[in-house]
Amino acid sequence: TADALPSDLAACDLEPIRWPGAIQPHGRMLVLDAQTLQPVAASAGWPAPDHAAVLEALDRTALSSLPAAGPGMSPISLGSVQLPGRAAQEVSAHRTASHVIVECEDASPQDHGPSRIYALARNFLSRLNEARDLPALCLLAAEEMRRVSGFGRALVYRFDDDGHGEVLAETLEPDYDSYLGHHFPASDIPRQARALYLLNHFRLIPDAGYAPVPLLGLEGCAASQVDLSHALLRSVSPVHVEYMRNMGTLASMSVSIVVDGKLWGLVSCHNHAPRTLGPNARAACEHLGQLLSLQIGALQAAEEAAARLELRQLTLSLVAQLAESDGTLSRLVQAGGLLRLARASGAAVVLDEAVWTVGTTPPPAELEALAHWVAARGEDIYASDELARDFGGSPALRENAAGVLAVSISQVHRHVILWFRPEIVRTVRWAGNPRKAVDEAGRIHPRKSFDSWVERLGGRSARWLPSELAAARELRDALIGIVLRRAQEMADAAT
Ligand code: BLA
Repeated sequence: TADALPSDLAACDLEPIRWPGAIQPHGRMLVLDAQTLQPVAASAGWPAPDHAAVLEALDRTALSSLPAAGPGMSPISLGSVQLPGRAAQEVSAHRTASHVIVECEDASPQDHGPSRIYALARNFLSRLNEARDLPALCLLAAEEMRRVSGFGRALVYRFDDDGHGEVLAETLEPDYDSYLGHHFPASDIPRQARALYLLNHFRLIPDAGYAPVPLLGLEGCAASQVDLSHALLRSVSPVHVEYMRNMGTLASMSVSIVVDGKLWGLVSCHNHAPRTLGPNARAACEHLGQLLSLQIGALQAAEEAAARLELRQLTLSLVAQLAESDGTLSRLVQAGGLLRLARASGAAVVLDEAVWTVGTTPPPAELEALAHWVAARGEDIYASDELARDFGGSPALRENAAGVLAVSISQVHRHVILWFRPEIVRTVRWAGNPRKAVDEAGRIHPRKSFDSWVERLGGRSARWLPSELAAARELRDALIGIVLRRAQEMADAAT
C-alpha cells in the first residue's frame, strides 16, 4: 500500500450514492410510478402477493397526495399494516420526481412510545437555555441523542470550510474510544455525501455487516434509475461500511446539523453491536437535530451581532480621532485601536512611496512590493490567511505576515492600509493518518487505524472573519469621506 494521491481521493466523490439500486436488509421497498401508482420496482425476495396486499391496505388518496420530497423532509409515516404470516409492518412513503417509494419495516420492540418521546423533547428544551456557549450546547445535544437512541457513543462533528471535520462534543459508554478534539479529513465524508446530507437529514445503518438487497425493476424500469436520496432503507456506500467495521462500530446513525442553509455538521452515533431504532425514536432524533440546528444558528447570529457592534464602535472611534487631527491617513498608525480593529499584530499605511507602520510588520521594501501588488488587483478589500501561497515573498515576510487584510483607499493613487497577522502553527490531532491507503489495483480503502496521528500545519494566520471584513469596508467608506472633504477644504483654501 502507498499514500493516496489526491486523484484517488477524488474518486470517493464520484460514487453515485443516491442511486445504489439496492437497499439495506432491515426492510422491504416497493417503488410505484408517480402517476399511475403501479409498481415498477421492488426489493428482491419480496413476493408479489405481498406488494398487492400492502397497496390494498394503504389509502390511495394518501399515496397520491404525498408532497414531493425536498430538503430536510423525511418519508411520511402511513401507520402499520398487517400482512398474512408476517410481523406487523410500519409503512412510510415519499414522492420523488418519477416515483412514490413505499418502505416497510417490521414494527420494532425497541421503539419508544410517543409519550416517552415528548418527555425527552421537553427535557431537552428546558435544558437548552442553560447551555450558554457552543461546547455546552453540543454536549447537551450529544447526551440527549445518546439517551434517545440508546447508542454507545454520540458526538457532535463540525465541518470547516474545506469539509474537514472536528469533534466538538462527545458522550460515551466506558468501553468506547474517545474522539473528542480529533480531526477527520474531508474525504471521510466525501463531497457528494455532504451534499446528500444537506438534503436528507437522517440516516441509520443498523448493521454494517449487512448484505445489500438488490432492487429489481419490474417493467422496463432500471433499479439504478430509482433515486433513493430520501429513502430510509437506501443501501449505503460499501467503502463506508468497511470504514465502520474498521472503526469497530457495527451500527451508526447520523443527523445533519444545518445552519443558514449549509451543512454545519452532524450528530453521529455509534454502537459496537448492531442496533436499530423504531420510527418514534427516529423522529425524536430528527427533532433533536432540528432544535440543535436552530439553537446553533441563534448562538452564531448573537455572537456575530456582538462582534459587529464592537467593531463598529472601534471604527467610529478611529474615524473620530482622525477627523480631530489634520485628517491625513498616516495619522492612523498613531490612533488607538487600529490593530484591535482587525485583531492584527501589525499594520501599515502606504501612501504612494511613503510608509508608516505600527506593531510587527514585514521590512519596508517588501511592504511596498506587497502594497503595489494589492493595489494592482484593483479590489477595495483584499484578505488572505496564507500570503506565502497567494503572494509569495521572502521568509521574512512570511514570518511577520502569514496573513494580510488590505484596504485600498484610492484607485488613482497607491493608498493602501494593510493589517498583518502572524503564523499560527496548528497542531492537528487526526484520528489516524488522514492519507489513505491505496491497494495494488489502485483502489482506495478507508484507513484501518483510528489512533491519534499528530500533524503540524504552518504557513497560515487566523482566518479573517466576515465581521472583520465588514468593519474594514466601513472604515474604508468613512476614510474616503474624510479624504474627499479634506481635498475640498484644501481646494477651497487655495481659491
Ligand atoms: C459516509 N462517513 C460517512 C458518514 C460518516 C462518516 C458519519 C455518514 C454515514 C453514517 O452516518 O454512518 C465518517 N463517522 C465518520 C467520521 C466520524 C464518524 C469522520 O463517526 C468521526 C468520529 N470514507 C472514507 C473514504 C471514502 C469514504 C476513503 O474513509 C471514499 C472512498 C466514503 N463515507 C464515504 C461515503 C459515505 C461516507 C461514500 C456516504 C455513505 C452513504 O451515505 O452512502
